[in-house]
Amino acid sequence: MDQNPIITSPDVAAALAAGKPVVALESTVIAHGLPRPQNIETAARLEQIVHAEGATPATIAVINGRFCVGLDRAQLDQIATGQDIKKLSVRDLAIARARKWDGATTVASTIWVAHRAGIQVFATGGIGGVHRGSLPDVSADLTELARTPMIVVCSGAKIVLDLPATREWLETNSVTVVGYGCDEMPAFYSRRSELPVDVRCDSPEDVVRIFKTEADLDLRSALLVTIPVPTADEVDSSLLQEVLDESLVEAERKKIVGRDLTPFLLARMSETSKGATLRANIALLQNNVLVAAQIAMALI
Ligand code: PSU
Ligand code: MN
Repeated sequence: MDQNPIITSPDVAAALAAGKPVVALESTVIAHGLPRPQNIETAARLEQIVHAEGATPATIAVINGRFCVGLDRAQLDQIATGQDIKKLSVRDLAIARARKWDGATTVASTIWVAHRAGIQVFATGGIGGVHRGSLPDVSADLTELARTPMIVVCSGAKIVLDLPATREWLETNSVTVVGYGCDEMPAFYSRRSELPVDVRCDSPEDVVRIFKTEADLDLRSALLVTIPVPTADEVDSSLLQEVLDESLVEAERKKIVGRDLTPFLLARMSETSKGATLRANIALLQNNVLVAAQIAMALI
């Protein structure tokens, strides 16, 4: 290929060159995880939160085949409202580049690009993982976490997944799981999963100490920092169980599989819960991004 596939925006490039804190953000949650107009509002709000903490946000997406690190408002709008914005994981990056596609990056492809751009902290809502059901559908988010040295801040894996199986996968593949102010792994819309974390941290400095030690030891996997959804926005557990079961049955009936499954389940639950899961999703995203910015500040 003729040029560097990664295009870093001027402000992100300046921050990185000066050794200032940068937080990477994904774009699939904007394009396919949240409905309009909450998606663009949330995308802009997340960037503001990072700025307010004194760090620089770097939302990542593919535009005309180029891996863009840091988007301007027009690019952000295009990802949120454009036609034919694809959901691109790592397996799609070469195709997207060769075919000059526009697309949103998942956790997997965002951290792939962010690491190569020199960014060390990333935040999202919930990571992908091992899906429920008989087909072994395992998100490439997990594979990429196992081989990318980065602090990944999230509220655990999405509730639609098989959480015990996802937890086991992380353990087998040596991804260290931190509970940020909690002793069990959060479950996305819900604060409880009864699944263990490897260590509890109660401050950004505490997270940074472990991350730097992992780097010293040349351990190459991500440090997964899991934060429960704020209590006021947690979805009531019986409502959650009800809308989750319904969405899984509906996906099975409509034979929805592959990359379409996660967006379908999230949208369906948002409708059937009358927006309760959507409010939780936005609240946890904002909180995770805030903590990620604080961690990025403590890292320098
Ligand atoms: N978290 C959210 N909403 C989302 C996602 C995560 O709150 O839409 C996206 C992420 O981009 C994640 C992807 O990487 O869903 C996982 O999809 P899959 O299970 O197809 O790998
Ligand atoms: Mn999948």
